[in-house]
Amino acid sequence: MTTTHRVIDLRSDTVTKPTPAMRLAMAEAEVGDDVYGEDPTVLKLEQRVAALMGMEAAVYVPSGTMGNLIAVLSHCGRGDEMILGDRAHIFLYEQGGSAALGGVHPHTLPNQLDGTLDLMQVENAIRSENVHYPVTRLLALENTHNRCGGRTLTVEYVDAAGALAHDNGLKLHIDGARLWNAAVALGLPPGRLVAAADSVSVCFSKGLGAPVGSVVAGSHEFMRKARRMRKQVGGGMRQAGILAAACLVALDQMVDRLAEDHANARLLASGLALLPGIVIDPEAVETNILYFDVVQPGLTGAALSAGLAARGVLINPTAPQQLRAVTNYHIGAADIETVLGAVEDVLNTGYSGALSTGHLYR
Ligand code: TLP
Repeated sequence: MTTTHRVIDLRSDTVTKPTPAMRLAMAEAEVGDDVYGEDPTVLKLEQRVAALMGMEAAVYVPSGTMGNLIAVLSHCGRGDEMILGDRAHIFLYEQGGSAALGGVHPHTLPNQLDGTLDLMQVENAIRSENVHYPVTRLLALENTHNRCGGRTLTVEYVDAAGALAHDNGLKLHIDGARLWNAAVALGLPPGRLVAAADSVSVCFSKGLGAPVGSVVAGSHEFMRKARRMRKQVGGGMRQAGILAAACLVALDQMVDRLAEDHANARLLASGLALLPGIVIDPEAVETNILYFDVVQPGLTGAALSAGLAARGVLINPTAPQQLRAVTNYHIGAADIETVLGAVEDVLNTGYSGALSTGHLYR
C-alpha cells in the first residue's frame, strides 16, 4: 500500500488558498463595473480599508507590486528620487518597475537587521536644492520587513521617520504587504502603524489567504492620482467584487489567526536552532517569516531545499547558504515537527540529486 503525504509548503504565505467561506462569498458577491465605480463589493472593501488605515480613501489593485508601483508613481515624477532600503521589496523584487515605468530614481540605504533605515542616514540622503541633484520626494518603508526576516517596525520608529520626511517636504509610503502581521504581533490597530504615512499598500493574498488583491490607501488628493495611475498601468478591473468579496472575508476571519502563524514560526525557529549545521536566532523571529543559514560543510541552501522537497517539504533557498520559511494558514504545529524531522534527516544523509533553479537570491 502506498501512502501519499501532504506537501508542507513553506515557500511563502502567498501559496495560501481561499477558504470555503471566501469561495461562498465570491459566488454570492454583488458586482458591477468597477472602472465606472459601480462595484458595491469593491467600494465596500475600499471604504473599510481606508477606515482601518485611518486614511481618507483607498483603491483596490490586483497585486502588492502594482500597489507599490502606483503609490510611488503618484508621489514622484520622472527624475524624482525615492529613498528606500537596499532590502526593500520595492527595490529587490519588483523588477525596478518604478524606475522602468516611472523614471523614479532609487536611492538605497542599508537596511538594518531589524528592517529599519538609520534616520540619520536618511536625513543625510535627502538632497539639497542644487542643479546637479534629483529632487528627493519619497521615503519608502516596509512593515513587516520581508527580506529582514518579517521584522516589525515600531510605531515610534515610523512616527519619527514620518516626521523627518515631512519636515523635509518628502512623503512617506509604507509597503504594508504584511501590515496585518505587524499589527497582530505588536498588538496595535493597523491604522496606528501608518498614522505618520501618506500612503500604504496592504495585501490580502499573503497571510490572509484571499486569492487576489491589495489595497492602496491615502488622502483624497493622492487617490485621484493613484486611481488614474492604476488605469494607466492596466489595473482597472471590471466585476472585481468577485475578488474583493474574498478580501472582506479575510478581514473578518483571517487577521487574528495570524498569531498562530507567528507561534508556528517561533516553534520552527527554536527547533532549527537546536540542529547542528543550522544557524538562526529565534529571538529575531517576530512574525511568520524566518531566514536560516546552513553551515554544514558540503551542503548548500539549494541542496537542503531539494532534499527537503524530496521529503515533501517546500522551503526556498534565498542565498547560497540561506533559506526562507514562511508559516501560513495551511501549516499546523504538527507540521513543524515534520519539517524539523525532515531537516535533520537531510543534514544527516546529505543530498546529491538535481537542484531546481529560479531562486530569489539577492
Ligand atoms: N513577496 C513575495 C515575493 O515577491 C518575494 C513573497 O513570497 O514574499 N511587498 C512585500 C513586502 C512582499 O513580500 C510582496 C510579495 C509584495 C510586496 C508584492 O506582492 P505581490 O506578489 O502581490 O505583487
